[in-house]
Amino acid sequence: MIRTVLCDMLGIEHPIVQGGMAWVATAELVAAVSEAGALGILGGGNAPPDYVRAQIRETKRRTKKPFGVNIPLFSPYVDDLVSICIEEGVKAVATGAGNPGPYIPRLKEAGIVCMPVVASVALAKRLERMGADIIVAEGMESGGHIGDLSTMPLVPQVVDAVRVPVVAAGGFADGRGLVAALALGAVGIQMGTRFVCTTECTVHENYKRKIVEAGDRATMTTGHSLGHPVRAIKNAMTHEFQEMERRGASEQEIIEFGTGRLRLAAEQGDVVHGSVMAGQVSGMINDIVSCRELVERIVRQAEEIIGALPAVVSRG
Ligand code: TUI
Repeated sequence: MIRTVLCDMLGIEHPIVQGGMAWVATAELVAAVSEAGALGILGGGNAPPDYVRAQIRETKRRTKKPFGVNIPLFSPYVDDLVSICIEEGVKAVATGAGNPGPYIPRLKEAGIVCMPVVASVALAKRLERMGADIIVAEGMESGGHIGDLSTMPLVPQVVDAVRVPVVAAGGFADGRGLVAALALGAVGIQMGTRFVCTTECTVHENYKRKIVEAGDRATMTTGHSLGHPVRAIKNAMTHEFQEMERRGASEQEIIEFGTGRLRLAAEQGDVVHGSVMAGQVSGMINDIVSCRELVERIVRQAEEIIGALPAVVSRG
């Protein structure tokens, strides 16, 4: 058993959170993660409010355990999604890709655990002041939209800057990572890419296969020219995107090119023209297992490592 304050705050058994990935983290995955004793988080993406409400209800039908909803701040429906999370009584709301400060009071009043994802110390401090309960510090090893710091320097700096518990994200896929995160002062880990490669994840099989087949250098980032870098597995789409940025294509042209690409890969399985967002851990993911097996495996490995550490450090 590895229990931290995160388990008490979220009502979960293991200090593991599943990243709320748009078009990927659907009710089936979220319920399976929560049933496994971790925290499942629905990916709100830019989906319409009715769809998100239906996903919340489907998750509730599948599990009585706590789960969360991720609201990306670029969604045109942020206000409605906040209302829906309150009406439906979800346990936690995670946010990404922006500053959720203005929404925190409403969520807190409703008793929802606020766990914004940040990529910098400055935003972590600001959100702690605004009432965030947990800070998720996400390094640029992650898939999807990223900041510019790596997990190793980001997490301890955020831990030192805030008093609220910190969850480490970006670069985690196994028990070694969980132990490392705890050593950095985090109270748990968030994993996205690793949970994509589970039997319960409803993403297209091509997407999962692309991750399983990926090597250590399989991902790249695009979108720097827009100020919104995104990490995805290299393919014809990412190379064309890079080429457009190199030749200085207009912002509008690039946005038009990129729109809808994640959904294309996740739902249609077009892993050539779609955006297969995934983290650098893709190279260490070699199988597709159930969420329960995955969570148990990670916890077991972390326990073994912690148990073996005294012997490791006493050799001399
Ligand atoms: O949000 C994420 N990752 C995401 S969102 C996403 S959906 C998407 N779909 C199509 C194209 C692009 C994205 C895919 N992946 N992670 C959390 C995260 N938040 N990472 C970095 C940040 C972040 C960055 C800047 C948070 C706050 C921030 O602050 C800016 C500000 O307003 O202060």
